[in-house]
Amino acid sequence: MAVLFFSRASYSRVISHDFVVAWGTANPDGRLERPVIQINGQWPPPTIFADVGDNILINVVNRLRDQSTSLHFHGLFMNGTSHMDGTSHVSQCAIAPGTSFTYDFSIQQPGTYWYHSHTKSQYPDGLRGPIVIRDPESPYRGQYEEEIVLSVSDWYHLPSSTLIKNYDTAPGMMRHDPFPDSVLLNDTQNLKVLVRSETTYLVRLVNIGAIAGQSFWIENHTMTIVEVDGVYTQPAEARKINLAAGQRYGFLVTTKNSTWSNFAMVAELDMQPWRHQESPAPIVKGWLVYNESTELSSLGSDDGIFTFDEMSLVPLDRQPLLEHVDRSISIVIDMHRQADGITHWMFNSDAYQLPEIPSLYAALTTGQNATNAAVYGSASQPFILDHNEVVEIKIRNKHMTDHPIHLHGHNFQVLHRSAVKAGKDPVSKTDFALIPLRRDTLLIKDRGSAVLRFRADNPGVWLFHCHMEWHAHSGLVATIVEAPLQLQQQNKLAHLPIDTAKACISSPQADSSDQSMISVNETALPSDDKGFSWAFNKQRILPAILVLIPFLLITAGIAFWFFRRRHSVKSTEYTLVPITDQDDPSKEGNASI
Ligand SMILES: [Cu+2]
Repeated sequence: MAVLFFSRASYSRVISHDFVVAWGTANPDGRLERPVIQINGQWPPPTIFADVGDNILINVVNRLRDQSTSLHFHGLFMNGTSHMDGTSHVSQCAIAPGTSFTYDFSIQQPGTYWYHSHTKSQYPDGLRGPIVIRDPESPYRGQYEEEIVLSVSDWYHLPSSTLIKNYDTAPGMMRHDPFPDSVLLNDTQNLKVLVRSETTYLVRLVNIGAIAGQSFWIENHTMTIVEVDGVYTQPAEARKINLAAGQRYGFLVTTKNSTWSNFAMVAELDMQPWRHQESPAPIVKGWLVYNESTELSSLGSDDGIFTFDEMSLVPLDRQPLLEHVDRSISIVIDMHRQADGITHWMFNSDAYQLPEIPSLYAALTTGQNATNAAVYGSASQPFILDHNEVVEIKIRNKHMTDHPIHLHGHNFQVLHRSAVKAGKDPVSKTDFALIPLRRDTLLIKDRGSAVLRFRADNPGVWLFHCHMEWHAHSGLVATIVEAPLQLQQQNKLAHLPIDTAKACISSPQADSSDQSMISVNETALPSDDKGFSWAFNKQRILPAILVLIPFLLITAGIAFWFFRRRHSVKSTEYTLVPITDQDDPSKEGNASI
């Protein structure tokens, strides 16, 4: 349950949640009861609501018993709090079973976001949900009367651990993405949303799926897009929107002036990764219900409805193209068989591997060497950025699968995105949008490319990765180490909370790659922390020490400062001229200053 209270210092709200994460079961498509990861005994997990300027405190208690966990807040920049980004092995040690970790950060961005586990490939088991950041100063305030939050998601009947095992051991040179069993709308099917006639709604739509894109439309209704991935846009009318995994849209819908019918909302799975499969695209439908006593209409056809071209969106703030590129990075999305005998997705020539020491802690504890990519290990695919430089990423997809690419800690300008099969076609400046689309997740098309730019104004360690979870697992991930020296300075002013070190000295079993699922019967048992081993693990001691040393040094520094201050005050007392009656303001007749 959320607890709200007001900070005395700033009068901003603090939104506090306790999230107890544990196994349970659910049957969202009506076809199979399966283990899912619940929050506070509930599935679907709750939507997080906050206002711009609020502080969020989420205490995550891991009662999964067989798996570590973490929470990432997709799209939130985490300015000054890179250590709250929730990426295991990157910005923190994973939260081991039986332990807890408090996420504590402030929000300055309005819009539609989502949270999900960023530990191994855990979130498709259900640990994900929307985040809505309301904006008292929204430019669209007054243009809508109510708000509707909708999530779309693919859904598998097999647990992630089994899907991953099958994915890694499949024969042949090519990887085949597991085909989802169904599509969910608000984690259910046949959703009914009661609406009033002649009313404008702000709909916040987020794709919280594991891998699949979704096309979304509402029968006989037009959507007016006003937000993309947390960026206000100029109003743009659409009949059908495509959302890749991780993407969000905010749009206005005005209901009709009669209640003679109800209308279908439809999400259809994008078959691009399974284009050779003969089975039809799974869909899910829900309803805008104008009149509960009227029958739900049969599903209308989408014939002739064009999918909206996101590249035509113009940010409302009209931020111009970032000029004068300081650093240009070229990335190729590729796939190769590596020494482990497994075919991996990868950026350039190496598949990403999780570092033993979280990359953020490496950046914080290596002094001037933090600007040397070797510090992070080549397998973590590090790219080091200088503070405030303009960074251009040219990304090219060598293969036939579309990939939704997501950058943590930023959104980016999309200067250009090629059509499918554009290959190495040169892109010139004349192709660039002057007021580019800005978002944090972009679909790179089949054998296509894109040019992205952003300013490195957010010191931290951020992942850049494909948001198809099986591809990220396989290695389609890079590490952006942004302004590490400035990051070290930030950390001197506000050191890491002790939770970060505690997480690194927890149970070693937690990160076992063999995440065998517990049975349905076991999930029904009450969680109990007593059975866990609390043994130290060599791999976790080092990061803990690395985090603890600066913490202890700062604590010692503060203690020394207090000692010096006290000592200095004492000696000053002896050198003061004794207060005379004339100087003493407490004496009657003396003016106080
Ligand atoms: Cu991918």
